[in-house]
Amino acid sequence: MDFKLTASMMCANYGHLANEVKSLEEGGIDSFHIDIMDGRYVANYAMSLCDLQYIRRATNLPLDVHLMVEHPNTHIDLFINNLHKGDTIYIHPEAEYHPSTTLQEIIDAGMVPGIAVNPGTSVENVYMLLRIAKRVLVMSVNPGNAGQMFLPYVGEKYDKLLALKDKMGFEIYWDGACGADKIKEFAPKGVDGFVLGTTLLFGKGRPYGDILREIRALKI
Ligand code: S6P
Ligand code: MG
Repeated sequence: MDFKLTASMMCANYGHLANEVKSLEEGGIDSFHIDIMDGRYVANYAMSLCDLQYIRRATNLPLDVHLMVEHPNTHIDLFINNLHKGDTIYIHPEAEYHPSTTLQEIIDAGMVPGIAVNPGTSVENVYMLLRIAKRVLVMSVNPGNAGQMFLPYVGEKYDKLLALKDKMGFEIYWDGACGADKIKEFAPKGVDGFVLGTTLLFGKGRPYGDILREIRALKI
């Protein structure tokens, strides 16, 4: 079963950021998930452009940038200019007047266009954007913080998106409260990737490589 694992770097130890990136890379992580917040779209700040720039220089693995900011189009060049072709940028459609314009700019820059879908946002609400986006980040917690409880009503949304993904040509990523039970249930259904935070990867006092190996060895 092929699925991707990406590390939520807002959960990393910033006292040792260089080691964190290296240990995750050596441990077999597939990409780095970068949560950027503006204190307005969500009531938190998390990571900033400096963190993104540092991690972009520290690794050659892909970066998945999750923009939890109002009107991302206003600042999209800041992100595009600091990323590599093939990196992913997710925007929240509710945060933008014209999300299709912003997604097109991401495509034109050679990056993967993504949308992040909040727990309270329906598939119907973002249906047309599914024709443009290549990745859909399904929020299983409300955006803004790590370490929250899984919201069970989101399960139905995964099923709806799974039924559309091949026809409409997008991948599905899980973001929020991702435990081994969720990977076991949803990887076989076709969820392509999982964002790992405090639930499964960070703050466990165990080598990242051991945890990542255990996840990839799950019987699914
Ligand atoms: C939340 C953010 C996420 C979290 C991640 C944390 O706004 O988009 O990427 O950082 O989900 O994982 P966990 O396991 O602590 O919920
Ligand atoms: Mg995120």
